[in-house]
Amino acid sequence: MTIRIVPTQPIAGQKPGTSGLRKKTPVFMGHHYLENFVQSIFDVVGAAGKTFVLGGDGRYFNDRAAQVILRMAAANGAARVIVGQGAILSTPAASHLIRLNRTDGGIIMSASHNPGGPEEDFGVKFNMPNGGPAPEAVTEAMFKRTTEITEYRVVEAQDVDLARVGRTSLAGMVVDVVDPVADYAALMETLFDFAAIRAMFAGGFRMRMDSMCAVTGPYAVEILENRLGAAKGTCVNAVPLPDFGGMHPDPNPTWAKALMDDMFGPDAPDFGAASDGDGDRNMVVGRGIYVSPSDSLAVLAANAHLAPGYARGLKGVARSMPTSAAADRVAEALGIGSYETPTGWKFFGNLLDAGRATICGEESFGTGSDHVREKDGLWAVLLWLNILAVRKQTVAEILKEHWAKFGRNYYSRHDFEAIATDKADAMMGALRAALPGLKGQVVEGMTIAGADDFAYTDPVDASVSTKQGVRVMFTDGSRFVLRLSGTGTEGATLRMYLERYAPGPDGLDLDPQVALAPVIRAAHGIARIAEFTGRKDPDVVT
Ligand code: VG1
Ligand code: CO
Repeated sequence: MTIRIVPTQPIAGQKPGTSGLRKKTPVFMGHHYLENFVQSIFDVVGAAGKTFVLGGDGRYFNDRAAQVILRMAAANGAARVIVGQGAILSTPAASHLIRLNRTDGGIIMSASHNPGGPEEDFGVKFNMPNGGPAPEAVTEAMFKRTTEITEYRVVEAQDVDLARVGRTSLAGMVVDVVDPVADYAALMETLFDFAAIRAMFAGGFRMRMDSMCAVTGPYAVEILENRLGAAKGTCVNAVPLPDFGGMHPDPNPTWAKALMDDMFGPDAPDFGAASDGDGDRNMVVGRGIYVSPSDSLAVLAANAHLAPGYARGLKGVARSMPTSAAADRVAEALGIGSYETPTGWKFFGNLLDAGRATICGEESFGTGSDHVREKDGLWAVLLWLNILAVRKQTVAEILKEHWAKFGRNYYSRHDFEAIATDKADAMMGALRAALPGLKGQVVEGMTIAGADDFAYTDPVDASVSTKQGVRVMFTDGSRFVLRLSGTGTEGATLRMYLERYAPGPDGLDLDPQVALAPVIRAAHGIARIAEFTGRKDPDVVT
């Protein structure tokens, strides 16, 4: 078989963001675009003699990209690639396969919660041998490589048959096509009390799991319906489609509205959940009650010991900086460590590897643990089910008891999408410049205790990440955070994170938007969002 060495030139803008490189699909399908980036990955991590995992969320171009990546892996001398059948793997399942098979890392094809299709988004990210997203130093090296690249390697060969499980070879490289679900489902059985959850379903417990026509469908059907005995039809939108059936696979109350309507309707099931494009995010909803991701993290941390995999307790809890402090209160009560990291799962890797944290979470519907090195949507759903099965209470009862014990961190995120990049940058620039003068000012009746641009020093390897979000803290414990998204593919998305603490026992039952109203007004006033961007109202509220 011939290896072709194809001359190429650097393509601008191949800089990975919060989670890999994401672009419009036509951009990714453009001449040399995918090839340049993949070659840059192999140039940085080295491919000769190595074993990688490969899979994606099934979005448009997933199947073609997989064939290209396989041919390039072979041309770069890789010994073996483990591929999910049909080139499908959820992000957490890919993370697990990387670890289980002690491979040298993996390539995941996904733009996660971004819509998919010929005119929507595509993405590629590299995960390390620990199963987690490449840290900043590595993604920076890959980006640098894309700016210098002069050639890439690819073998001339027919497509590999990825439809059938089994071993084949490609130009001397072993290709193992594996069932995408089996190993992941087996891992879940080691962590959770499947018998207890099965008994709960047998007792009439009803659930609706909305996979949003994205990757978790086959996983959810196998685990919830086949293994746990949930009624047929519990899993909806369970067939992964290249365009996600036109859905926006971002599990939040706006994009998973059908699920929300169901859960707040007259015949609502006991429990509802949704997951995102690549299966690492989750939204959980009780009958008539929405669980904010920050609260979900705190409740999971407080109750994880009820599941067999966590019966010996947690080593620590980590959350991203914009995530509410609800989990910190649980960590304090448990007497374990708590950590505050920048946005993006890659920052949890060291804490998990070092055994400092067991459970991690982000306000953006991401929760996970040290069972893999990614956030894991179905894992969170199963932990909730395990807790519900043991406590035999409703989601509403569990939340109420949690708030009564710890107080409530009212929380919301407002997103302003597709702002012109220069306007968003100007706004953030002005805000950063204003930070030193904010302390002591009184806004909306609240005194500013401090304001900064979050910087993080990794406690394990001492690497430093700066400019991770502007935060303004008030003396009453309220705060707001502003940062620009690193996953979008169009203009800038401004994220405004809002938090206010109510110790209780009174005032625990407010609508979060009402409870947060002064903080929202203060954020708009201080950041002058309308003045810079022309936007008054957010596009998405979670
Ligand atoms: C967003 C979220 C962040 C998450 C990231 C990847 O990033 O805010 O918490 O880790 O998406 O999630 P940003 O930079 O747009 O705010 V996923 O499920 O899209 O891989
Ligand atoms: Co995702």
